Amino acid sequence: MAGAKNLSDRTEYWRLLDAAHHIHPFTQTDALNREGVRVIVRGKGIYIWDSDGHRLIDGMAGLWCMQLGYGNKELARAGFEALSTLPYYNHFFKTTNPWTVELAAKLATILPAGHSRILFANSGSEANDTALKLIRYYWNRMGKPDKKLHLSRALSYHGVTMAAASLSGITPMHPQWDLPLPGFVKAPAPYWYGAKQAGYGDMEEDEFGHRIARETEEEILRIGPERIASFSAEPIQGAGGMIVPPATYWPEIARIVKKYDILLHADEVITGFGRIGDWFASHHYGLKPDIMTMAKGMSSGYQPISAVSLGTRMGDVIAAADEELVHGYTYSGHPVASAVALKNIEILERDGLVARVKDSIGPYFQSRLREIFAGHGLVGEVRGLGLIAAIELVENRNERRPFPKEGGVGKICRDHCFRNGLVMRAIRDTMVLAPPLIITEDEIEKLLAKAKRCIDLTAKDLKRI
Ligand code: PXG
Repeated sequence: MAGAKNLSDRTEYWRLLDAAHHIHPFTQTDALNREGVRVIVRGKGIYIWDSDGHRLIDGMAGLWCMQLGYGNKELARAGFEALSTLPYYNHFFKTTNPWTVELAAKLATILPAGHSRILFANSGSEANDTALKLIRYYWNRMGKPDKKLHLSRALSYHGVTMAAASLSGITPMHPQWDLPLPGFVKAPAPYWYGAKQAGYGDMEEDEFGHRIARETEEEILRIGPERIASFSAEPIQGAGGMIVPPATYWPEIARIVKKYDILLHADEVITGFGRIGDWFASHHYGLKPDIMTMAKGMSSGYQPISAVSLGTRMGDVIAAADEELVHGYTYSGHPVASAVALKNIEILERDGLVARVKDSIGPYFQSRLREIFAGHGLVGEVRGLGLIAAIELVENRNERRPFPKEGGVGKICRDHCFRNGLVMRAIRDTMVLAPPLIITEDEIEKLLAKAKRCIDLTAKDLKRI
């Protein structure tokens, strides 16, 4: 490439190509190009390697998706077999393929009761987009075309298509694109740790759960329940700050949406496939969603694939419609992606990985995190469930006071992590971990030792030690 000083230096070469030709997601292109991108070249288990030979523990399982970790040969073989047999065919022409139907049937065995009908897509955003369309369609079929508004929550992340970004409550996702679209309304997030700063005073966690549910109901009444089609929510909020709701929150919300005949859409893109120690967080919270979306851990990230499952209420109406469903992607139910997802679910089942997260490795991870960071001057709270956790960094623990310049401290910590061989994501000043489900106790110790070291280094930078 013109401009490359030394083409035998592969890292430099890839950096130059990347800077010249590749626009990255959620990245300031110019700043990245000045800094130079890191080239990830391989992975094995919980580890990834960059092109300079540095090994990192992937504490984020890619982007919360590598349930089985890197280098799983069974998944690779399943993909290869489908790729060699039927690399592509669609479902539009009254056709299907063995992998996709077996995957749909398999999903029906692990999904909440009644979720026996599945549509496929290729990403979480597409699944959510599809879900919103199906919700509209359902109410149109039911003769209630005024039920059109989609209610979701502050700090929620549902993806980046026009509709999924509109549904998302992370407000910086909107202005560049003139979003949200009309028809999207928001309720508050059950973010208890931030309650004091948000002016709720010193409320107990359970009381706060009730309070947010009540505010949600008040918002529904203000808007008019007859206009609200759906309530979309991640059972545990991920990209918005890893928010685990108070125990009182979900039972109240479930009661409220039922009372006002609002469809419940559970976005389980992060929380599905064993991440929190159940197949889905809906099982954990006893939710009965009318519609569910899933992606990420569905194929352990080995192939792009997502799905929308319909409970009986919506499924029966949509399946019995006397007209064509005018929706579908070229790659809906792609045979290779389906084969990999099917094998992934079979392995999660065969190896008891979901139960392992619930009964042993999840509790071990959560208790070790709390032990290690108890009393740490920079750590306001450790929260999480199964194999997701957040470590909230704050300026003042007693007052739960965050740092004034949002995001700065999280970035310092994240950069220490990279330098010390750990991928730990920063959401504002909250550090997030979501390691692969195959992680061992010994590997957890290695990961947490690095996390502790990097948070100590951050504290040192802030002259707090
Ligand atoms: N719903 C949820 C709950 C998600 O977390 C999506 C939908 C969209 O999925 P796709 O496949 O379209 O990206 C997500 C994605 C982060 C991060 O930095 C999180 C996601 C995506 C990218 C970055 O935490 N979650």
